[in-house]
Amino acid sequence: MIPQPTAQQALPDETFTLQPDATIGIADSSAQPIADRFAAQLRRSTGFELPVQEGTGTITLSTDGAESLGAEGYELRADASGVTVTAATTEGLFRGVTTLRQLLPAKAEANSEQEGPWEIAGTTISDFPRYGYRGVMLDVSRHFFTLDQVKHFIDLVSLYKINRLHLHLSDDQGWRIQVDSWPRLTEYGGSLQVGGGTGGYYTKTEYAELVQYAAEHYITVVPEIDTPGHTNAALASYPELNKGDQAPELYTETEVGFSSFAIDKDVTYEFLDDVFREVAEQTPGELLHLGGDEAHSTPHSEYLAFVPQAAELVVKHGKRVMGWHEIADGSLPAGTVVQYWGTEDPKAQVLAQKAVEQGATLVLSPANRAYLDMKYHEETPLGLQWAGLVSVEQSYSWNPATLVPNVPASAIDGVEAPLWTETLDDLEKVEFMTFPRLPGIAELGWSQESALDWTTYRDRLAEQGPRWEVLGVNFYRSPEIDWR
Ligand code: TNX
Repeated sequence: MIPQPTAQQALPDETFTLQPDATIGIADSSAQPIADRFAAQLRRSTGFELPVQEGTGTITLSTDGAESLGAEGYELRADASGVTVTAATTEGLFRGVTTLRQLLPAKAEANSEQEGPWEIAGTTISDFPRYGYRGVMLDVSRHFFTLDQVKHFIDLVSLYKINRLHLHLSDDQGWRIQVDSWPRLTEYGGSLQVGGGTGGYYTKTEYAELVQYAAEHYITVVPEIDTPGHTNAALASYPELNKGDQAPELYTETEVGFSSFAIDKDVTYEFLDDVFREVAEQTPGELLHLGGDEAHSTPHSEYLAFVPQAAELVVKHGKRVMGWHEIADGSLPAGTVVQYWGTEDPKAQVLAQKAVEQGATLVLSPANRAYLDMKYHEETPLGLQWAGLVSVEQSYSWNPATLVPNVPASAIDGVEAPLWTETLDDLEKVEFMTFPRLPGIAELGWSQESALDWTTYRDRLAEQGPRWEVLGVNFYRSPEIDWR
């Protein structure tokens, strides 16, 4: 199982077997959507009827208990008489059901009827996460991914208890979210992507559907509007946002660090006020990410003047600021979350420390560990290697609590695995870079420190292979793992 639960005990003489007459019981109606989705999948693979009913069932899902395990915690028991999953919230119940899915045979994930038996070895589990933020980022700017593609990505990552989806919605190569007050952002700024092909964007209706779909998987979307660099798509759409009022061409290559908003123009802040307002209106989560990375074309003094003004606009629209670690060089509003993407570079570490000294918290995305776009090895046909090669072992073998020296454990909100898509133009390529590394980052975010061990993780990861085969996931069969 991945992530490894906090506490699990085998019940050696007990086996649960799902029979054709099984039922799914819900203790109250709040569990209905979770039960319905779970039952729908099991009906496809088992061919059983699996009615969802109030009260107890062969499998009972309850939101009445396990209070001591927190909002995402749950208890699970499987024995010869049935299965119960109990949590204090629907969120905890959902996490418990992802565990139950992993306890069932891999073919339970199939979309056509399979042969049983549908057995689970007797077990009791008591589980809760180490960190509250366990994210994955998808860059939909360099290459655009449709609503259906993002939904499929959500399906896959939610199986590993990921609870944040950071969407990198704007960059030099494309603007991907509708903004009514600045329509050329998408009409023009969203028209292309890396390589010069047709881009795309989410309409407000589509974006709302995406946020809703994520929420049904207990994933909160963290939207990112990158500023003041990584802004060529916006600059190309509106000349007035440029120093000198001259709009550049659209950009479809992969250099970074060449674009910047005009820091000393009022229109820049009027623009950001509108954009952050409209994006915040579509964001049920607390965080709005303003980027702040690699602003190599913004003079540093101007950068330091810009960040607090942009941050204030995020706060004005009711959101907490999230930003890449460069933003910590200036002063940050209360409640800021700083995303650390450094490696062992002392300059980046100093910025992380500066963030914490100001009261900010950290989400850890060390590029040489957590970046899903880094090549696995020299011959990996996709991805980049500026942060080194990131094997499955390399991506798993680090401790979030001690990654950045001189930062207290209490300042760490969690981890995130970013997937930049300069070299990835379809979902198969996205899957190839994401799996099998993402489950390891998810485990670092969820499982207790004492459970983290590469040799046992390797064996558990091998068991995910058959599951991905059933799900049709194009995962990288790394030779580091003895796949089943
Ligand atoms: C750096 S790391 C970037 C992105 C690139 C990525 C490629 C960071 C915050 N910015 O603009 O896509 O490297 O790995």
